[in-house]
Amino acid sequence: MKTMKLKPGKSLVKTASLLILASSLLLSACGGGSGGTASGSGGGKDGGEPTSITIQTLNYATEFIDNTNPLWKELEKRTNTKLNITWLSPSTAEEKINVMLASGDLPEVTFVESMQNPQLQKMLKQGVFWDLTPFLKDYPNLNREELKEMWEITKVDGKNMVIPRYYPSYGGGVFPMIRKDWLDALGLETPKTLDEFYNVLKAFKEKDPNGNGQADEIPYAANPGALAYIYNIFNETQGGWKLEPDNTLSPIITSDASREAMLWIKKAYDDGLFPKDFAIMKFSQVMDTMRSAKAGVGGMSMNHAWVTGQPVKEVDPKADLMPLAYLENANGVKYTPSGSPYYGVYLIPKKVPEAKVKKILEFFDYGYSVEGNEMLTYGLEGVHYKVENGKKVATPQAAIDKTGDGNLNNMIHLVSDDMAISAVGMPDEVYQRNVEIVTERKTVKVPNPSAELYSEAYNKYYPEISKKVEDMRVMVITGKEPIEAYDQLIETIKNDPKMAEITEEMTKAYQEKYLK
Ligand SMILES: [Ca+2]
Repeated sequence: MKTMKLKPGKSLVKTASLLILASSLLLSACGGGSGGTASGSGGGKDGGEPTSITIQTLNYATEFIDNTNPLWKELEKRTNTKLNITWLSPSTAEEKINVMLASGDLPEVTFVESMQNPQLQKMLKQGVFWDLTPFLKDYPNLNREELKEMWEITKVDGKNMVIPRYYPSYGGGVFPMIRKDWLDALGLETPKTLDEFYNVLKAFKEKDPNGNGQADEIPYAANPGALAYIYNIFNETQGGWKLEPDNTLSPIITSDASREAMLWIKKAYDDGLFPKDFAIMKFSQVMDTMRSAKAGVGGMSMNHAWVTGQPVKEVDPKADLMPLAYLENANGVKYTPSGSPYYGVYLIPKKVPEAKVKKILEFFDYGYSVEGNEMLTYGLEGVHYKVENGKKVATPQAAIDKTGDGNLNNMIHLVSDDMAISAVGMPDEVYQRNVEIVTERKTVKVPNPSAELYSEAYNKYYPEISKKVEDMRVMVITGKEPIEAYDQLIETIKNDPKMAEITEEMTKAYQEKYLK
C-alpha cells in the first residue's frame, strides 16, 4: 500500500479508516466541537455568471458522483460556480498525480497527496503555484481556530502555497485496541505503562480470559509492521527521527532505545504473546485474527472500536474493543499516536488569473464553513438526514444521492474528530467512550519533528537502509540471528556516508522550517 511508503508515520489502518470514513460519518453523533463559526461567505449572493473551476482530487467513494447529482448542483448554486471535478481513485491516484505534475498540465485546483512528493517539491521551488498568503485573511472560515495548525505546518518558506485538506491529529494511527471484556473477566485494570501492558498480554495467554477452559487465546494479533509504535514509545518521538537538545535530528533506527524496543518485542515473541506466523503475517491476516475473537489486542485507529468491534461481537457477543489512551515507558514518558492535522493539499497554478484565485478561495471558504462542511458530509437536512435526539439520521435519499459515501466530503473533509473516532452504527456508549479517550490522548504531546520535512537523500537512500534494519530485527526477534549480527549492522549504518548525508539534510530541513 502506497500510504505506508509515502508517509512512514501514517498507517495502513489510517488508509483503511479513510476507506470506510465516508459512510461512517453519517450516523455518527453530530458532536465534534466545531463551535459557532459563521456560515459561508456569500457564495451565490454576489450574483453574476457562475465561475467555472476545474478540480482534480482523491475520492474513496465506491461510486463517483457527477454534475447531475443534486448535492453537486446545490453546492454549485451556493457557491455560484460551475464545477468540473475529476475524481482520482486511491489505487491509481499516486501514479496519476505524478504523471500530471510531470506533464505540467495542471487543473486550476490541483490535489497532491503528499507534500513530500519530490516533483511537487521541485515545482514549489520553481514558483509554479500561487502564494496565497496575502489573500487568506479575507476568508473567515479558512481562519477557523481548528484549522490554524494545518495552515501553519504546511507553509513553504514561510508562505502559504497550499490549501491543506483537514484531518484530525488524534484518533488515527496504529495503537493497541484491547478486549475490555477480557480485562474485566480477569479483574485487570486498563494498562497505562508498557510493563502493565506486557503483564496483561501474559495474563491473556495464561488465565483463560474467554473462559472456555482452553489456552486458545492469542494475546496480541500483530505482525512486525504493526509494532512500529513500540519503537516510538522507547524513543519518545513520533516518526523516524528524534529532535536532540542541540536542534539536530537523529535517526531512531540506529538508537539504543530502538535496540531495547526490539528486545521488548523479542521477549514478547519468546513468551508466545504473538500469533505463530507473526513474522510472515500480512496486514489482512492480522485483522482476520482479530475478527475471529481469539485475540486480546490489535493495533488500530480508534474508529475500529466499532468497525472491527462489531464483527468481533458477532462471534462473541460479550466482546468489547477499547482503544488505549496512551502507554508510558520506563522513564515515565507517555506516548500516543498523533499525526499531521491535514491529509493532502490543494495548489493553484499561476496560470489561473488572480480574480479566479479569489473565487477558488471563496469556494474553499464555503467548504470549510460549518454550513458548507456539514452539507458536503451529511447532505441537506430534511432531505438526506433528520436530526433525532441530537443525532443526524440518514434518510433513504442519502443512499440514492450517494451522500456520505465519499465524494464531496472527500474533497473537503469534515472538521471533526469524528473522522477518526466514529463509525457507522457505532453505539452511543462506544462513541462517548471514544470521545473521552481521544480527549485524554490530546493531553499527550509527543514531538514529531520530521513529519513535514523533505530530503532528497532520504528519498534516495533511506528505504534500502530501513529495509535492511527491519529484516534484521525480524531475524533477531524470531531467534534466527544473534543480537551481535544486529549490533554489527547498526554499526555499519552509523558509519555509512549515505546515512550521514540523510541526517545532515534532515537536520537542515528541520532548522530551515522551524528555526528561521
Ligand atoms: Ca480460553
